[in-house]
Amino acid sequence: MERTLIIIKPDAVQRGLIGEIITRFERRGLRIVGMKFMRIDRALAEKHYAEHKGKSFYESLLDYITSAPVVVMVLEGPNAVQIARNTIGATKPVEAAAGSIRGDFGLETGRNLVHGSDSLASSQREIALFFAAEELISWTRDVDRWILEKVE
Ligand code: DAT
Ligand code: MG
Repeated sequence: MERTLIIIKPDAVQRGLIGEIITRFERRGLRIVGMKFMRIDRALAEKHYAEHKGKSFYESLLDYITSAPVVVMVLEGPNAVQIARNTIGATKPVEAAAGSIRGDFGLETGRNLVHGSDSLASSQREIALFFAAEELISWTRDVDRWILEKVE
């Protein structure tokens, strides 16, 4: 089992797409183990996007992610990191497949609706930035045996 960090970004929240986006991850079969509605402050945004410091889009990225509330979630499942990335779609909406979140709702890279961790190492770092251990709930769903071959 892997866990991945998802952020429903300010544009998606402002556009009333929280439910739509959560539904897509739920339908995929990923299990929600943590979720909160919050405003990301500058310091947290800098930590989250540290790998992009110095790039041309870094300042506008920080402005965007701190511009309005977000929903932050931890999702769990086999290959959760890559599966969530596929459900989200390519970074640039122009390259995102139709049927993905960015491919269905996005036009511009700077308004691409959702964040998903890009590796297991990133997911562990990002989850620790946003959630305390006790905010993550380990549980099983009654339906899990119809989604997973082996329920843990
Ligand atoms: P992703 O969000 O798909 O993991 P990333 O980690 O490379 O993409 O970049 C983080 C965010 O920064 C991305 O969602 C949008 C923005 N961004 C990335 N590359 C960009 C670019 N070339 N121009 C403008 N914004 C960019
Ligand atoms: Mg990334």
